[in-house]
Amino acid sequence: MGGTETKPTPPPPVPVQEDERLNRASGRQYFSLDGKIIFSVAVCGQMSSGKSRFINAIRGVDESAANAAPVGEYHETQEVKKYAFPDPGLSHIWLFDVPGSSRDSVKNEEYFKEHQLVAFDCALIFVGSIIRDEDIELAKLAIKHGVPFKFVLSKCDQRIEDHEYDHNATDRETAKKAFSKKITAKTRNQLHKKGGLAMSQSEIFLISSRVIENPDVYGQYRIDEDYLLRYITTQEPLEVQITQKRPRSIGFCGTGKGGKSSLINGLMGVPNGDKWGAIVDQYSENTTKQKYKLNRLTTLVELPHTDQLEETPRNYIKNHRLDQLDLLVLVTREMVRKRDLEIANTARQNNINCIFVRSACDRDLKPTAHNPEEQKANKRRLKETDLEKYMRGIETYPALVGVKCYFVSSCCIYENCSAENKRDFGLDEDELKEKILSD
Ligand SMILES: Nc1nc2c(ncn2[C@@H]2O[C@H](COP(=O)(O)OP(=O)(O)O)[C@@H](O)[C@H]2O)c(=O)[nH]1
Ligand SMILES: [Mg+2]
Repeated sequence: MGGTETKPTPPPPVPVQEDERLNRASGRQYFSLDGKIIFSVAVCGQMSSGKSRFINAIRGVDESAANAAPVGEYHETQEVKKYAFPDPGLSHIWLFDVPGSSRDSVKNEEYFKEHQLVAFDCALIFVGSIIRDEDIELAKLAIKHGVPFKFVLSKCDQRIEDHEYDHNATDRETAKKAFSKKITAKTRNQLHKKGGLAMSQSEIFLISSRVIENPDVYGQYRIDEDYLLRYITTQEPLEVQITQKRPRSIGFCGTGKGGKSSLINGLMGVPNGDKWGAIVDQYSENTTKQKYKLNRLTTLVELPHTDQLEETPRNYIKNHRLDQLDLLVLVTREMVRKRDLEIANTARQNNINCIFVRSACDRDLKPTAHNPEEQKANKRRLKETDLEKYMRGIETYPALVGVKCYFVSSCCIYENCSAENKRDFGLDEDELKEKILSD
C-alpha cells in the first residue's frame, strides 16, 4: 500500500453545556430582575435560622398579614419567594426568601445552583446556633461566582439570655457585650480555619428580629440590627456598581489624634468605640486607608495620618490616590501645621477640592451656665482668633486662597445631639454636613 493516508477528521468537540443555573443573566431573567434597577438580596442559609421572620421584620409587616413570609418550623419555604418593601422609599430593594440549606455540605453546590443564587446582588447567609460546614461552603461558592455576602447570626435575644443563664451574668448589658465578643471571635476563627476566609470575607451581623419588630420592648438586645439595615439600604445593584458613576469619595486626613475618626463617626452616626465605627484610640493610629459607606452615593475614606515626615506631600497624594477623591478634608486642631498646608496646597495644584476642619472645638468652649448670649460671644471669639491664625498660614499659599474652614465639635455632628450641647458647643456642623452631602 502506498500513498498518503488521510487522517480522519476528528469529530467536532461537544460544546460544554454551561449550567444555566450558574449564569447570572439567566438567573436575573428568571427572577424578573432583568433590565430593572433593583438591589436584590438573597436571604439564605440554615433552616429555621430566622430568615423569614427577619424579612417580615425589616419590611415592617406583621406575621399574620397576607403578604408576610410564612414563619415557623412547619413553614419551611419550598421555593425562592420575592418580598418587596411596603415603604415606597425602599421600593428599589427586593428580598428573596430562599429555602433552608441542607446539612450535607457536599450538596451545597446543588443548593447554590438550584436556587440560582448567582442572580443576586448580595447574599445574607443566616447561621443557626453554630456555624456549619454548609455555611462556609456557601460563602466559598458566593466568592467563586462573584456574589457579595455577609453572615447573619439571628435570634441573638435568645442567645444573650442563654449566655446570661450559662455564665450567671449579673446584668444584661455585660452579658450582651461578652456574648457578642465571644461569638464574633469564635465564628471568625472557624471561618478562617475551616474555610480560609479572610477578615473582609467574614463580616458577621448579630441581630434579633424581635429588636427590629419591637425596639421599645426589646431594645436591650440591640447589637447590629441598624448596621445590617444600613448595609442593605446603601448598596447598589452589581451592574450599577460597574457601569454607573462611582459614589462620591471624601477623604479625611491630618495629624494623628487630630479628630479624623471622631468626625467620621459623627457623620456616620456611630458612637466612638463601636465596632462598626472608625477607631478612636489615643494610643494607636491607623496607617492604612479605611472606607465607610455613608449612604448610597457617598463613601468616607479615612486616610493614614500625615505625620510621616519622610513622605513628601507629592508622595502622600500619589501613594494614597488622593486624585480619586471628590473632596479632601484636612482635619486639624488649634493650628494647621506647615506639612498639612503643603499637602493641601499640592492637592489644590492638582485640582483636588479641599476644605479645612478645625475639630474638637468643644474642648475650648467652656459652657457659661445658662447664658446663651455670653456663649455666643465665646464662640465668636474662638472662631475669630483661630481663623485669623489659620488664615495667616493658609494665605501664604496662593493655591489655598478661598479654601473654606469649618469649626466643629464632634458631639454636635450627631443627628441626636441635645439642644444644650448644640447651644454650648455647636458651630459649623450643619454647614459641614451640607458640604459633605451635596453633589
Ligand atoms: N426569639 C427569637 N426567635 C426568632 C427570631 N427569629 C426567628 N425566630 C423564631 O425561630 C423560628 C424559625 O424562624 P423562621 O423565620 O421561620 O426561620 P427560617 O426557616 O430561617 O425562615 C420561628 O419560631 C421564629 O419565630 C429572633 O430574632 N428571636
Ligand atoms: Mg422560612
